[in-house]
Amino acid sequence: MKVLVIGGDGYCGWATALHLADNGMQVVIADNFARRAWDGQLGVASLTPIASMDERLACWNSSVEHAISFVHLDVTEYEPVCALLEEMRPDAVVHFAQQRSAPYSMIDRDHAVQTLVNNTVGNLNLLWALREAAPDAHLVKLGTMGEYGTPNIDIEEGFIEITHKGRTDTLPFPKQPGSFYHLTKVHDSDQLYFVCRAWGLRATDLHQGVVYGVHTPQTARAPQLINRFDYDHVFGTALNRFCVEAAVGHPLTVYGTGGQTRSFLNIRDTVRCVELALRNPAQAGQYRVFNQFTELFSVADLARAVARVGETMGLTVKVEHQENPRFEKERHHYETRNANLRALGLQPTLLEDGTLREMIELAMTFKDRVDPAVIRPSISWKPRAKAASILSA
Ligand code: NAD
Ligand code: USQ
Repeated sequence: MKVLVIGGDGYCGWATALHLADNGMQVVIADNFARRAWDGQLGVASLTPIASMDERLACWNSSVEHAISFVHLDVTEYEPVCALLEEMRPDAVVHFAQQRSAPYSMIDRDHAVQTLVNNTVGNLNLLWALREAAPDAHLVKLGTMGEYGTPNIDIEEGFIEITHKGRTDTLPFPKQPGSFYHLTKVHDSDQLYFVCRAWGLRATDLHQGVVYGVHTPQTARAPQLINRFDYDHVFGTALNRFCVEAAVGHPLTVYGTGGQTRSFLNIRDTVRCVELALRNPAQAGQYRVFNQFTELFSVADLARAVARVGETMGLTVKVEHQENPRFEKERHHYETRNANLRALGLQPTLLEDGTLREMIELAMTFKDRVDPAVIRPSISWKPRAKAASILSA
């Protein structure tokens, strides 16, 4: 299978590209290194020292049967996307190439617009290019569980059957995204659903939960292959941040009560889920949604687990509840299905103490690279006056 992995220099994309190549697929990575540039502009960096793409691929291609090639590509530029699809004629395209931080999209108007343009125009270009150059290719697109928000009913996989005034239909599940970033994902999903119906394209929209962990069997093979691991307040996600905070003696930054429940999965399962979607493609004209997560946790539960494991490692770990900079419910119903990937054979990697220990140990190994100044949040979802009081507290 010939697979184009767009956004293959990033956290999920790099690990996925190696996994797919290791499992016999012919992989081409495309990326414009936007993420490395955004890190530079914000003064943040991966905890792990990530090699350049040249170094990454020189290392990978020197030792394996299934070499990966690379194309510098910005998905917001239409002609190059079209040209690449025409030249490559992939069987499938995996689209990771987006600005994926909710806080980044809430910094100010410019960052909200940048996120919207990058994500929405990039997705739209890819759909038009598929129509023109590779209409049979299966698109696997990374969406997010955060598209649904936290409704007071169980969350289904993409669609819900509704009976209204005596008539019944199966309709897209209602969306209540919690940031301008999450809003872009909702628009992408609408675009995908529309083009599958109108043009007969085939697409799988992976509504992924929060990813944690760093190593996959492939990225752990050599230092040049190591994956990125974000801990800063803009790109770092909850559990990864808590492990780094525990390792450096920073209080665990639980926003509000920590009663917010989210869906989570290990990066090792991200790569396997994408493979499962690719090996079981959507039919022509089919738009399907897979909720891609393995477990649900509240933020407070995660902080408690990290504190408990950290203490068994001799660390003193304090959990600090700080005023929540986000607009989100801290007490809510959260029940959601993930039957589709399980039906295709996903065996979940559950969060165990050993995983937390491995993540905290990794953070201790790279402790000297941690900049404590980028841990505390400085971006607020709140109206201007309220935001100022939260951030100065
Ligand atoms: P990341 O920032 O590590 O990687 C994204 C990659 O896309 C980067 O290498 C970046 O340079 C590239 N990119 C961005 N805009 C581009 C453009 N216009 N043209 C070409 N390349 C571009 O992010 P990630 O954590 O790997 O996330 C990948 C995808 O998975 C995103 O779509 C994200 O929304 C989704 N996702 C991530 C998580 C998570 O917890 N990390 C959870 C759910 C969904
Ligand atoms: N949180 C804390 N403390 C922290 C960081 C986060 O309490 O130090 C809380 C947040 O308030 C939120 C929850 O943890 O309630 C999750 O936040 P997060 O930063 O880990 O994740 P989020 O902003 O939702 O975004 C991440 C990825 C995004 C992906 C999303 C999946 O950055 O790309 O789409 O997870 S989901 O959450 O399912 O939408």
